Amino acid sequence: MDELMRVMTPRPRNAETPRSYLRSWITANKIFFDRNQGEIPETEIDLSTYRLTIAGKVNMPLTMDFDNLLSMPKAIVANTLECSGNSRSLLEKKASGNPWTIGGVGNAVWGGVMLKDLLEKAGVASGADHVAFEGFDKPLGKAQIKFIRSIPLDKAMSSTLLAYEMNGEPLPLKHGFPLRALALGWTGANCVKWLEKITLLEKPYEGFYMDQAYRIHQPDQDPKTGETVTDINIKSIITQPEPETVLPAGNVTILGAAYAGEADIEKVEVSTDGGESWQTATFIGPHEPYAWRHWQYVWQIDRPGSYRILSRATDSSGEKQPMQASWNKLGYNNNGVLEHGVSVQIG
Ligand SMILES: Nc1nc2c(c(=O)[nH]1)N[C@H]1C(S)=C(S)[C@@H](COP(=O)(O)O)O[C@H]1N2
Ligand SMILES: [Mo]
Repeated sequence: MDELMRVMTPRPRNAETPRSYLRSWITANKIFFDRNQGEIPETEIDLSTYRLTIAGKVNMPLTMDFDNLLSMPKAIVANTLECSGNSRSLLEKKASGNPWTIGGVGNAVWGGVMLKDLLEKAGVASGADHVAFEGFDKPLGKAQIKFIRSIPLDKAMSSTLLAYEMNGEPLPLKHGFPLRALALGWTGANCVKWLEKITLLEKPYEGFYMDQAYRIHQPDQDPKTGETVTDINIKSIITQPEPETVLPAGNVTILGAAYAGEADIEKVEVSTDGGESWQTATFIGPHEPYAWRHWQYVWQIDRPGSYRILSRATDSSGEKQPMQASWNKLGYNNNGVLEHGVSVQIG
């Protein structure tokens, strides 16, 4: 198979979407980024044997087969998914983890069942406060630690989808076939693939992927005391032009995307002089909750030279993308304006 993506590690497979493919509002399934802690199952599970269980602090534990899921009300939701570590390699100070540039993000239209509908079927018991998700992917490495993550009950009840479709197709094997969680607007780590078990708990699940990984912390800090990654932070990226290219003078079309998790992008500004002056970009394409907004700015430039292009997003509550990211040991949530600048040469 032709490799269209930028592969960082083949096993487990971690690969990012090239900048040019981020120019369409929908990211096609075949080039949607891959992030795996364990092994992608070798073959699709037989749907006639697939079961999803809901247990723990519920009034009536449930076991659903795939047809049961299909018979429930279907929800269709656009959602931009981003890995917490996306853009890590653009940080000035090195942080450990996969060296993502900007392609650990994608936007898809997902079809499935709202988790709320399932939890109401099972009945949330008193004391339940967190919801843990477990997939059937096999862990890699000698510690054999399963990728289990929990989210607060509020998020599970308000805006979490269990998706079995991606862009109108059955969920592809590498994206979690047959079912994955999507905590809408939250980073990928909250969106467990190959989902087979949901457990309601009194408190957050305790385990490596909750307590050690996905915590925002400093080198001298116990990871457990750091905040866990949740909502995607406000951010914009430039998808055109390609960095370090030489462009003819005249009209240069600058393209990009902006997203803010649960918040709504209201404005994007562009600077072509490294942040001295700013102009407002024009939005293009769909505007949907939880999904990125695409934008463009036509830059009229006649003077040859070196230029640094920046973009800056603002959400509907007035919150602005920071000029610089706040650094942490694992390089999570890099949304800095300066870190995402693109340098080009005119003429
Ligand atoms: N079961 C399982 N779910 C998982 C993971 C995993 O390793 N195993 N990785 C998570 C992380 S860190 C991210 S960013 C997203 C990536 O989803 P994608 O590969 O469909 O883009 O899946 C999440 N869900
Ligand atoms: Mo991730």
